Amino acid sequence: MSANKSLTLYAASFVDELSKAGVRDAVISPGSRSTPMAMLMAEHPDLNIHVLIDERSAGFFALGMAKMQQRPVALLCTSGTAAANYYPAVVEAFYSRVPLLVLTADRPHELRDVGAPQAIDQMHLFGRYAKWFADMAVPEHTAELLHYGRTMAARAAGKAISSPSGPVHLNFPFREPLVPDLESEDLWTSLNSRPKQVQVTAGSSVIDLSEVQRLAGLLSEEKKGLIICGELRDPDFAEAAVKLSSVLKYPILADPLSNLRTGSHDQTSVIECYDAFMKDEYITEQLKPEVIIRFGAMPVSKPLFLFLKRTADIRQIVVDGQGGWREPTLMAAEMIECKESWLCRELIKQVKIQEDTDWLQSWKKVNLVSRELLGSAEDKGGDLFEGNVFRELQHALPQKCHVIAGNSMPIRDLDNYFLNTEKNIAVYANRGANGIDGIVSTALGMSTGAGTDHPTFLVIGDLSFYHDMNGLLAAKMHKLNLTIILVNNDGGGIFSFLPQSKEEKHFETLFGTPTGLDFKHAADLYDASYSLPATWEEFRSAVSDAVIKKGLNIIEVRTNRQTRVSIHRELMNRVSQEIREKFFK
Ligand code: TPP
Repeated sequence: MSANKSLTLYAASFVDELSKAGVRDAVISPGSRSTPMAMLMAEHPDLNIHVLIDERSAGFFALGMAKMQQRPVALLCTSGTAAANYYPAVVEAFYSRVPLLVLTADRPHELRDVGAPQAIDQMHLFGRYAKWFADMAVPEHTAELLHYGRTMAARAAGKAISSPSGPVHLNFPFREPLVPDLESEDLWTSLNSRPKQVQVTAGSSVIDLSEVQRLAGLLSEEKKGLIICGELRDPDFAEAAVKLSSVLKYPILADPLSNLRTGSHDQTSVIECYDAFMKDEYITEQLKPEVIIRFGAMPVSKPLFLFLKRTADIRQIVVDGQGGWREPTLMAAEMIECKESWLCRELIKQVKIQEDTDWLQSWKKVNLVSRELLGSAEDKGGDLFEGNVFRELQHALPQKCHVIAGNSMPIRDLDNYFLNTEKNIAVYANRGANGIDGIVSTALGMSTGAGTDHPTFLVIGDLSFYHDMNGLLAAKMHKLNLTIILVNNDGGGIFSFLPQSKEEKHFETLFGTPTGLDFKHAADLYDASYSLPATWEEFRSAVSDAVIKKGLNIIEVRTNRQTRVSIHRELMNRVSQEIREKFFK
């Protein structure tokens, strides 16, 4: 048997078992050492390949795909620094629990650490950010090694989705010749007729019913409770959480990434404006609960976080279906590993149904006042106010769509200004490590799975957009549909909210960092349609046009990072003044 027949069968077995394990997509960057895997992925009848040149963008593109599909996506590159460029996406995938299969090609062992070209130490390249690492065997054509290749594929895919989901890294040493033998007649027929080698079944955590009973007893005794929901991707959760709230009469504080603020479920007890009114400690004190049950990641809101941190006398129960420890307040009294929707449903069966209480009504009234004020923010000094981007966008969005918020101010503006709606809008962000990198690529990766009846929108700041402009190539090369709302305040607007902004001598150079770039040229370079609305009316019409237009649309909204701080702060002050006046005088 020739060397490349062995290579072909080994790589083909691996790729075939990946597909049988449920992997549908592979994101591939060009390179020589990865040739066998790339060609066999391209040949496989059930795998879609997406070729992207820049590995940093490719990593985030795969992350976006895997996040949307909630299944592992394969990522393939050659040896050397190509693999190192995956690092930020792997870190994000680790913290945001996204299943990624990172496959790096490598030199065989005899060419490692001897000055061979494009050879770096790829062992455990991603450190503890890879849930599992294996340095694969060099290909050989023996039955045992073919079984090994298949087993490793199934194991890697299973490992990536097992709790907590995340990235795994397999490193493949390949010897030359690297070109596989695609002419081999029996290759795909024999593979296709073959059943999958290993069925890997991921588990789901539940707790003992006696524990549910104990919790139900505890919650039934407290009239003043809160349900807090952070980012969570369980399709059954929204219904289960609102039902639990309706029996306990506890308000739900819903982070925008919890996806409780959007959709057809009952939203009457969903409180979305807490970030605004909890900035006022006096108001928060009046609304202080006795018990909190928290699901999902820690919400974005800083006032909420600070409140949870300073209130040791509230019993905080944190539920995480994937058994993590997402509890930075250090105040939790209980950490429970249990599938969130399951726990809600079991609790509903066991808790005492509460009468309608003043407690829930107070929260709703305070929220309503805030909602009205936040929805009425005005522009000032001839500039469009950044906070209004989400308000206007929300009105202009179609009934079904996906919205991705960039980090820095977009995610915070989403939290403040994206109010409850019955529209079916799925909301996403990269909140694992909160980087401003890779966001364009993440959104483009997500757009591939969105379907034509669910357009995808990304709201992103100018520095974050600049950071991943290379990512735009995916839209051009693969004819993807994405509308980018580019909020251009010429620099890092977030820093104007921080104490550093008072240090005028250094502020613009070190933090503001205006680039003065004219992004229309980027739109031209990547064949995007481009508009620069001067009013909200023009903005709304640009968004409506984008809903029907195919391809990449960039809608640039020029804003002013100096005035936005004062408009935002004045608005928050008005929220707290009005609530104090109306309810707590
Ligand atoms: N580098 C990475 C990869 N991630 C980060 N979070 C940072 C640096 C620090 N950082 C946080 S926000 C920010 C920077 C540099 C500025 C972002 O500016 P922009 O995207 O324009 O959004 P804006 O603040 O104007 O909303």
